[in-house]
Amino acid sequence: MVTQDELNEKGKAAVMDFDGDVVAEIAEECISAGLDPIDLIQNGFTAGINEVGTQFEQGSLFLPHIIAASEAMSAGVEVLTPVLENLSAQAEDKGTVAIGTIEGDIHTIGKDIVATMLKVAGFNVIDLGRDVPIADFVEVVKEKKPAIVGSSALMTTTMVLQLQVEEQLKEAGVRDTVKTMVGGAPVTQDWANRIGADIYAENASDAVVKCKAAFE
Ligand code: B12
Repeated sequence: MVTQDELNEKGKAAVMDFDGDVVAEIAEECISAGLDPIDLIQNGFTAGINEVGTQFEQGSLFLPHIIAASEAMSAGVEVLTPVLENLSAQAEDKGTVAIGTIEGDIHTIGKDIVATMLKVAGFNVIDLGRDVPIADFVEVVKEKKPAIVGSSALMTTTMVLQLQVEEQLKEAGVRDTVKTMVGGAPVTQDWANRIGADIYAENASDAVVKCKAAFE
């Protein structure tokens, strides 16, 4: 019987091989072996895509490789999503979180994982999608009154727009009605402090812990 660590290693390798069919098979294996899908996503698939990202930075891989790796990862996440949704149906209702990838930024994988994990934990998640105009973050706060509004930024060039979310929420007079949350690879606790965001989370599990704490 395969262990979680072995499966995670296989998942990481398959994403690094850009092999969506194998990634999907590993996801199936996770379900049939009764192993943890969240562990596989975080410590298997994500570890693989991060390694591809590092090799891209070093110049040994190129953009088509990143696209292929992210498609391979998505094939696995797709298989696991119904299982995760089942878990979320069993969780008690915890409140509403709106989340989106910020204007100018089309990176969705991390934001999607955070959204899924929040759903699994029982939050009602409004997913605004990617390349979300700042005005839409403000609009959703006014219209849907979530307790938390989160933005994801994967680039240093788009991260700066998280400050505009803070400012435009203030201008619209609704900053005090909501907690703001920021995340994404270049985002840090220091950045959150500098722009006045209420919550910074490093990864999806951390986001769940901090959102739960914010509701207590
Ligand atoms: C996959 C990827 C892509 C894919 C995205 C596919 C998709 N559907 O998302 C594609 C190929 C489309 C892509 C495109 C581009 N990319 Co790209 N991409 C990456 C890569 C390799 C991995 C990102 C990823 O998915 N990681 C895996 C996930 C699980 O991790 P994560 O996103 O960090 O999310 C976790 C945490 O950060 C956190 N989190 C994330 N969001 C949020 C939100 C909240 C609220 C919270 C609390 C937490 C949280 O939780 C998540 C789960 O644990 C990174 C490299 C890297 N090291 O980040 C480059 C990277 C981000 N890309 C980069 C670039 C430059 C680009 C392009 C401009 C390339 C180009 N020349 O066209 C375009 C961007 C176009 C645009 N306008 O956005 C650069 C950014 C550099 C910078 N300026 O900062 C990076 C860093 C690569 C590099 N070193 O050059 N990319």
